[in-house]
Amino acid sequence: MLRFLTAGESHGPSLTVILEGMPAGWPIDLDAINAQLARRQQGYGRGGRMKIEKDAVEATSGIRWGETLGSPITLVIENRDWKNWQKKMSVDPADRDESIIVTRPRPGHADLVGVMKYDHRDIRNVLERASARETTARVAVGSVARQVLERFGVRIMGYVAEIGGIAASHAGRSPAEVFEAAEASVVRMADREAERRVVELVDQCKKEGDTLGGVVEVCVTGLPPGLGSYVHWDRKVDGRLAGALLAVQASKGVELGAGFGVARVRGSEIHDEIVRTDAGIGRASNNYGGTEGGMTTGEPLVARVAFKPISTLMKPLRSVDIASGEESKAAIERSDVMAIPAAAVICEAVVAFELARLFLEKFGGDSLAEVTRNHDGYLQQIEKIRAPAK
Ligand code: EPS
Repeated sequence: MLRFLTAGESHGPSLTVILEGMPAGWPIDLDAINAQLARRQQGYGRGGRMKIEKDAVEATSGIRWGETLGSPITLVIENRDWKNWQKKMSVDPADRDESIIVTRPRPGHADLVGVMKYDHRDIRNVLERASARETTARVAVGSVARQVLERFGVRIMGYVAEIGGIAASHAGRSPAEVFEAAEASVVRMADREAERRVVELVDQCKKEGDTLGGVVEVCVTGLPPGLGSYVHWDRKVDGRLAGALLAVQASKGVELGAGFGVARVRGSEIHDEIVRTDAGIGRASNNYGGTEGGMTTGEPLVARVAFKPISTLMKPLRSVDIASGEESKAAIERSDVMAIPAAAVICEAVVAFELARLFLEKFGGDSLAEVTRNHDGYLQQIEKIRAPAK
């Protein structure tokens, strides 16, 4: 089974991820991982931190001469900002400094419940790990997962559907066209007019000390039918994707395909009819976003994720100081106005990992050759149902 752990504080020396369960002999392209990390750093509306960082991985285990060994893979990403935080984030008790503790929790962040739960007095002990900086590690591991899937023709495309209530129009365009157009946009939106309005809105929010949320969409093409399973709740692809996507910092909702829209129409209007195409059995529509019965159908998988606005407001909301008990404004940390363009890249990575995990559960073996045999044999097996003679 593919699994990973991440470790690291936002302003600590580095982020580390250990990935276990990769079959041996898999070519791994570190430049491709770094390219994904660079995509995550982009986007209009980010704060000063992204000017400091230039994220890149160092692989310290599990890869030799460009291929996996089958042993755990360790990836380390340095926090360049660490040099400015060495005393404040030091492990040495001699560096303790009570004058810098953070005591005014930000509504929307993990601050208040975090100090209660872990019995901290300094909110920094919570916010450092709750920070979305951790998603750097998830993008790195997701990029390895992407390299599992890409080998078998799977393509994962993330883009922004809306920001601050301004939605992009994708009318009449394929997911690949939308993706390409979004890649060229500072807000990762495939609609120039929406982009212009969002940039204006971000500028306005920045002036007003406010923040924004949004919706990202991830579309995956080239998946085989039958990843995940209907036989048990914890093997359903929908549940696995939704759980993983809701575990991204600030996400508050996940929809697959038509999502909540399915509840407002009749069966005759929404079920994806099964039709005969030149290639065999196909679908007349894809309202269920590429899953049925907890399994991939082989149609494009479409997931949408809603993110709340960034919690740190430069014009802070009301809060209570946990040291004095007095009402006061929430603390201000350097932060972003919005990070929705980055969220699209993060959701791609999270989807890639969950799908690679399901892929290896289905076709898994100890080596690339074994996985390839299992995969190819399965495709042959389903052909007799998928492409029946007339
Ligand atoms: C974050 C606060 C900001 C963001 C950070 C997430 O960091 P800082 O406090 O250092 O300015 O820039 O995001 C990243 C560092 C990143 O790599 O995405 C937060 O509080 O969640």
